Amino acid sequence: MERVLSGIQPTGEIHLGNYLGALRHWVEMQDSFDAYYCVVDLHAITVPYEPAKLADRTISTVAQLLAVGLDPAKATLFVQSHVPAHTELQWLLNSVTQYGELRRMTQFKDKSQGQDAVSAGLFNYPILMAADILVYNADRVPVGDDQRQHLELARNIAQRFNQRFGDVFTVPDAAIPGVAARVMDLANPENKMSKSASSTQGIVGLLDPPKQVAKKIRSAVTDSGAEIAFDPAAKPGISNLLSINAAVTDRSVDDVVAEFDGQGYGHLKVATANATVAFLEPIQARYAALMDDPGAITAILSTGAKKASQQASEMVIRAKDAMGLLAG
Ligand code: ATP
Ligand code: LTN
Repeated sequence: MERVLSGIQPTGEIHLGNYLGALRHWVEMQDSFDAYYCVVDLHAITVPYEPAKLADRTISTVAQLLAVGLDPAKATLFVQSHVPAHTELQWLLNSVTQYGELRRMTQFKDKSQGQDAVSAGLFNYPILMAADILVYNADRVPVGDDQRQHLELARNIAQRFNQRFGDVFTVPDAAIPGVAARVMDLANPENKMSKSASSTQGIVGLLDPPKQVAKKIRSAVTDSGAEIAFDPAAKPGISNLLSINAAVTDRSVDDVVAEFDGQGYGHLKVATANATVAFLEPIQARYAALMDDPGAITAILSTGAKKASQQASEMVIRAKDAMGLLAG
């Protein structure tokens, strides 16, 4: 069975972009792959954050993953910092990654821009991500479009390691969806919807109250003109609403365009708002039930970390051996 791995940061409330670009595919893939999914808390500490909130955010993130349909009986769910092999492999991979490669990463450029104190962790972030993937020999990595460049780097690191030290790592393939790989901020459709955006006005959180969800979608910034057409470059606002509508109603974008053809933007907004509220309702109910029993969540994570650690520590031994380090 092929293996799949992916991660999400506990940096805030999960939003529609995360769900449509990544999580919905995590759920689909848990049926046909040997699936490993982690909450990447060590990535979340590379930018300023509130230590007192991180542990709770990690639990809440896991509850949201379960609420959208991840099943611990099918997928191994764990917290990145519970499996030390990730950081151990990262150190080894530091030596096969070039400074110039990291400097070219657009996420680093975006997240460091305008900050006076940029951590070395933010710079090294993509190497830890490569380690997350390679330490399980993952074949496929379901992510949104913004992670394309990081995945390419992980592939280059694996190939370089294999050339220099012998065949140790599987070279992973990105699995980037054809629809909604880049959900845009509703209030600012030039930017991607992001957990750490300065304003939440254009971000639909999975746990937002229904009224707020409807309001955010109804007030989405749309483009000039009046035609309903899917054209992300020329019509980013309308195309974003069409993608969201298609995803939450489980239809193709073409079907949605056909339904709203000839109607005004207002119509599409109201229909998308209603469909999204209906889609989120059962997720929110499951989340509330799961948060009533945080002990059950920590138990799932503890089982997940044990299984993940077994796999991952074997790979670290193989990598160290290939690199010529003295066996302990
Ligand atoms: P942050 O703003 O803190 O960087 P984020 O919202 O980008 O967070 P991540 O935890 O970094 O979220 O990403 C989790 C997954 O969601 C990744 O696979 C990422 O590619 C995907 N993703 C994030 N934002 C979007 C988006 N707007 N559209 C589609 N996929 C997205
Ligand atoms: N960088 C990713 C999160 C992430 C990840 C991973 C995704 C960390 N490790 C391993 C896939 C595989 C992001 O979404 N910002």
